Amino acid sequence: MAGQFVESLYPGQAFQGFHFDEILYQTQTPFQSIAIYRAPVLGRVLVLDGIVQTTEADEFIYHEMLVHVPLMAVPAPRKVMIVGGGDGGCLREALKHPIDHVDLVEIDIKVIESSREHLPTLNDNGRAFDDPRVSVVVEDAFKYMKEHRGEYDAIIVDSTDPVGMAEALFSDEFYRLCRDSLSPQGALSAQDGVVFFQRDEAARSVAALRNLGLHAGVYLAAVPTYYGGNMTLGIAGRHADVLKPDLAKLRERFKALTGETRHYSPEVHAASFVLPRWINELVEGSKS
Ligand code: AG3
Repeated sequence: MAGQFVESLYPGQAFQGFHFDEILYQTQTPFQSIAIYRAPVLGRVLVLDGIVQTTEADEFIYHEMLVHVPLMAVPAPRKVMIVGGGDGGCLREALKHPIDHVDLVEIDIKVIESSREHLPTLNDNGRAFDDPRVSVVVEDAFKYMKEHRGEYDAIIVDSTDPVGMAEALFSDEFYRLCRDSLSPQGALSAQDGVVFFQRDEAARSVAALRNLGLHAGVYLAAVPTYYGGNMTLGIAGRHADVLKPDLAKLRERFKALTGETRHYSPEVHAASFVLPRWINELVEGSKS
């Protein structure tokens, strides 16, 4: 049945929305409500607790930038963890790298099951979940990381916004667990919200990561369905190099990728670290 979906995420803003032709899936799990719509412009749209998470039309921008930037910032990544990411979009991108292993730690099995069935373009018709290099762990990442000490070359935090359950994934304690699970050269990435409307999210997460002794900063990606301009993606590591993209190295490493990218390129990677002055001021507390 056709209808109209409206989201209300940013305080003070009325809504954003889209028309849909059909609701393909709808359920309530112990963790959240899940809905998948079919919309004329956006294609299939995944909505969790009333907030748009990803759409077939523009998911590649978000997933490529969240995954390739940390993985390309590390010399020879072998082991990767994805926190959340049950739709498989980050997994599909990570598997383009010559890595040995990915742990996908998602709390809600229904996100994985419904995405496998209704969002096949995100997970390569389920093949991303079934790849022999992948372990799908259905557990709270916070709990999992407390109990399993790992050493990861990249930790990719593909979370919902910091309201409700996902708030824990923005806490000092969670970032400490991530730090302790990073290899010496490793890099962490995390979505830090749309900076114009979610003004202090990036600053808070960068400050928390720096308090833990990590080099931390943000880079930018404009994802149309997270409306309001640039999204800030956080990046951190023990090594300052993760924040300083070296174009020659990136071009060399890029050759090792299998499959195509539609948004990411070494040049886009380097450019995404250039911050407009107002964003730099919000994140760093000073003008560049
Ligand atoms: N997680 C990012 C949700 C962003 C929500 N919207 C916003 N901040 N305007 C997406 C998960 C996709 N794998």
